[in-house]
Amino acid sequence: MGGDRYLVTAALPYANGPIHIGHAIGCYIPADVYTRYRRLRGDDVVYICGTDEHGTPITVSAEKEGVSPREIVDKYHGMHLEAFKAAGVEFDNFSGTAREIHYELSQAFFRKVDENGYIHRETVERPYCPSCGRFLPDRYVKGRCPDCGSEDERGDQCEACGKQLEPHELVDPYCDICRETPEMRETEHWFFELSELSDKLGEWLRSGKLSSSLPNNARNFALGWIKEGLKDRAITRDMTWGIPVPVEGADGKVLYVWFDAPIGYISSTKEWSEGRGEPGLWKDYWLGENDCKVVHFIGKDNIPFHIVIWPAMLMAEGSYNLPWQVASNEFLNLEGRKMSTSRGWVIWLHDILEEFEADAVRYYLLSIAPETSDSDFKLEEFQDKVNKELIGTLGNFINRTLTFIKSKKDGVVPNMGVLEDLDKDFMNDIKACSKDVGGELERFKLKHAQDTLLHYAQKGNVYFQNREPWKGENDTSLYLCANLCRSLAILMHPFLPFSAEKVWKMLGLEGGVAEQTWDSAGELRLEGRHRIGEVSALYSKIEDDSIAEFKKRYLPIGEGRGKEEVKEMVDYEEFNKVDLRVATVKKIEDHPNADKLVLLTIDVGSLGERQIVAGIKEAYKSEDLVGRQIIVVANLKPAKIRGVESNGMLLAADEDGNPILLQPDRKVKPGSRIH
Ligand code: B3M
Ligand code: ZN
Repeated sequence: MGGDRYLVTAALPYANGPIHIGHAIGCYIPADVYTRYRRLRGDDVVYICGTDEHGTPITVSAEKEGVSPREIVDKYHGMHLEAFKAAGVEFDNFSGTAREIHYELSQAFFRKVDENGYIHRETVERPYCPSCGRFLPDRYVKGRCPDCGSEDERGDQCEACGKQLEPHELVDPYCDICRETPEMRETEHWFFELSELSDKLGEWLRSGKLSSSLPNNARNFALGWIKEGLKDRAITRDMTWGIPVPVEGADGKVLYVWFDAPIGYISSTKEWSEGRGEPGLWKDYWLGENDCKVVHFIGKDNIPFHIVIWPAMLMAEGSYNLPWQVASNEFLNLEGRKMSTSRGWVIWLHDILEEFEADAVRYYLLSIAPETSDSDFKLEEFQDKVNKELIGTLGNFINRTLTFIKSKKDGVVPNMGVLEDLDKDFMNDIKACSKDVGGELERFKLKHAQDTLLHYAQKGNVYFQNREPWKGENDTSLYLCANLCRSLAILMHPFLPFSAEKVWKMLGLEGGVAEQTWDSAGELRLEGRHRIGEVSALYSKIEDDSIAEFKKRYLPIGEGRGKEEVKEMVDYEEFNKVDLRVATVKKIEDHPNADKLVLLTIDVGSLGERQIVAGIKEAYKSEDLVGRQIIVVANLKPAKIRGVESNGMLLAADEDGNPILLQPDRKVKPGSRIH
């Protein structure tokens, strides 16, 4: 094995918000693990990503934040890069789809598909908002899903059933900006003839050209969709932000974001090779007969595009390699509930990395990776698993062995002596570990692979315990344990890159752990008389306080109680303890540590002025708030919200997660009580 060529990609994240832990384990960390593993196997691997900078996700966010799409895109591109770096996710190139190189390639791609006869133009009816004066592409329009009936779904995809939608297919649509009912107006669009590619796609999916580890759900989903009948799809939109459609008569139209985004995998590879001063190098990965395996890591909601539409686009274009593997994870919940950015029920990758070690975060996320079904991130479980498994098992074995050699053997690994049965068995374990862990990785079972790694560390603990080297002459066991430490360091590298490097240094070995080979982890390369380096604790324990503090700082107060939960009955006296008052908003400022929160200075009449923290930034503009009257709970115990004290809470109706402020019917004296 080794010497094969791989092009690994992770879904291009929309540059309209930060990366959360669900995204991180959805594809970025898994692709990083896989890339690091393949490199240790001696394969030639390039790991490509970049921000997805077009489409209505970007323009809607820009409109809401009152800035240009370009500003939004630049801001989040930088944020993503930093968060990934802190997480140890190392791309070879992290591009962006609003770059020149990507425009050129996407337009050329479009033209080629057109020349090959897979594009036609057609006049169609699309929703148009008369009060906003524009067509409502994708996320500008909401309504009922025609398939599953879920309400308030967006015009591009139903979140409830996963169905791909087009804006005109929604039932009872409304404009998401002004809530007006749109009318249908004629407009011309360019269509990709997906229907023509049904047979070819079916053949490809059934052929041996895909990885044998292609998840069954992906293959079956695709075959099911083909059977249902693939429809031609509009690949242009009436918008200005995006890549101009490169044909006559297409003024005011841009390519649909999902048409240009996957082409970003290729343009980012091109950018990478230009950056290395070898402008033709990208071709080794994208052109030519199957000598490069293209591996896409994505989240579950991106499956339809990667297993059907993107391969069909590639077939229609005709020059590039098709995917070999589409690895996708299911969703990650948070403390038993779906993550929701609008409710603040989310943990951002940069926040958790601010408080905890990257390898601890990677370890826990990989240990609960939603590979076959949705899984749940729980902060207490994070603490528990890191303390018991990562530190208690893996860290313990390594630290115990190396500390012992340091203090009792002067830091020198003893020579191997006579092997007893117990030692022989253990030696065989060392020889088997790289194959075992590697086997799981070959099958894209990352979580199992990491579990297997831990299993070997545990074997080390048991062996050390049984051999009792502290009782006297037992040098062989120390020799073997030191060798397992070396093996583990190599096997750790894909999962836990920071601590793997630390172990390597502690062992006093030359070079970096990334320069080693996977197979060598199954050999006893550490010889007797080798002097180890400085030894220190690998990880720091997660204390109860840090978890409590983290929750307080980063999770919204009062959330975490399920919506459906039956509320407790309260008696009148208890209710009467709540002091509700009218207050007038005096000033509004951004929260220094949170994107969604604002600081309101309010006048509560006889109770004076005070500051409260509120999660209404996305729903209200500041100029609409100053001078306005709101209702607040005035006797709530002060609480720190993301590091800023809040002295009260405002009341708002919760309409599908959007806050709608309560206010008195007419202006009243601030401080007036509410009974
Ligand atoms: N930006 C969707 C997402 O972030 C989209 C992925 C594009 S991959 C070509 O969920
Ligand atoms: Zn409108």
